[in-house]
Amino acid sequence: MKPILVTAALPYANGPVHIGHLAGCYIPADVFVRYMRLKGEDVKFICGSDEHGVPITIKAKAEGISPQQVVDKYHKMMGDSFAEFGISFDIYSRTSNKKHHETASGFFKQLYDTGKFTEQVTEQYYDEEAKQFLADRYIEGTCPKCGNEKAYGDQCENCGSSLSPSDLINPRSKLSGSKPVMRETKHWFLPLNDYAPWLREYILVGHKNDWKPNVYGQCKSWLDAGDGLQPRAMTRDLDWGVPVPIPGAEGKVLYVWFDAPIGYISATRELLPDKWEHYWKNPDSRLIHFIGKDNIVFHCIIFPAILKAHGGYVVPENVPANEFLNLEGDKISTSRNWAVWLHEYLNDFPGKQDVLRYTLIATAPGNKRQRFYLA
Ligand code: B3M
Ligand code: ZN
Repeated sequence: MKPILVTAALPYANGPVHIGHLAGCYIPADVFVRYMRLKGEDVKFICGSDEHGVPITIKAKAEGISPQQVVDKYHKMMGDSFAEFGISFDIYSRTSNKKHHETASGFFKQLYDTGKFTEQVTEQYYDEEAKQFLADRYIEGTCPKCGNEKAYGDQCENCGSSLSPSDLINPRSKLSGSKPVMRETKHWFLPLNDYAPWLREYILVGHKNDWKPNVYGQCKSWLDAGDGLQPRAMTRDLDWGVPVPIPGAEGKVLYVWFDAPIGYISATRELLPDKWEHYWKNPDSRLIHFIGKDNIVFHCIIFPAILKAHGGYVVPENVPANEFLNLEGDKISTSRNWAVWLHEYLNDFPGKQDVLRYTLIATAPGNKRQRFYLA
């Protein structure tokens, strides 16, 4: 019997759980895991709170509390909501805990010690008023690919493109609203371009027929893009996150999209201290990531490249990414406070969890085959 690892995207601990989370990721994953358990499969269901990154520090600033207070508040709230709605994780962990810090920094150190990173001093956007470099969601601008005026410095949620701050048109600081200036800083880059041949074989040949069309299509467009894959910085000038475990990196942390997917591994280590390698380092294991469509590049391109660079780990067998659930025609969003929150639903409709589960399953975007990955 092949071990099966099912992960659901680690939600940012910057707000409560909403119906879009359930529809886009957690209910599809839960349906699949329950089906596998009924079939008697050896399946583990892994999730937890994503507690680093700029979404957390922006929320902390907005609420006038520390990032740790933000994640403590929402980690508990989200875990309780998932439990109330029967999302049957085997573990719901968190990336601010010691086990994750150990696992993520150990992963980074192994890549550093084996020469997988390039060390580069580059120009990054800097806010002279806030006296801070502007990583990821600290900078906003117009997406060069689709024209979305609220694209982030590392990705565009509208078209899913992975971006660098210098790609943005009319960039502005989310901290002070000012026009940022360029300033030099050192970071450690993973040369994704070096993994392009392997990624083409792994995805474009290996998963041409079993990955959902929306997922396969996005990966193909990145791998076929004229400028191809680019080296990507795996460290950031931030004070909240996993400290970079090498000399000369004081004041820098791991890029949240380097550390968060490794959260799947650290949570499994927490759940199965003596058996986690039977799932992660067993070539027969089946690794399946349930996500929303804005996380495709991170789960299909960047995380597999990180796993390949490290060596010895299975790579995803499938990444069933779902479309966004809209509310009155607009994408549901925690950061824009546009959602139906689960705790409010339960206040209004106590005991009616299964009604909502059924409704979100029955109305899920995509056709029947696309809707759930039931291999
Ligand atoms: N925290 C979800 C998001 O983009 C992100 C997923 C991490 S899964 C490793 O909101
Ligand atoms: Zn875009």
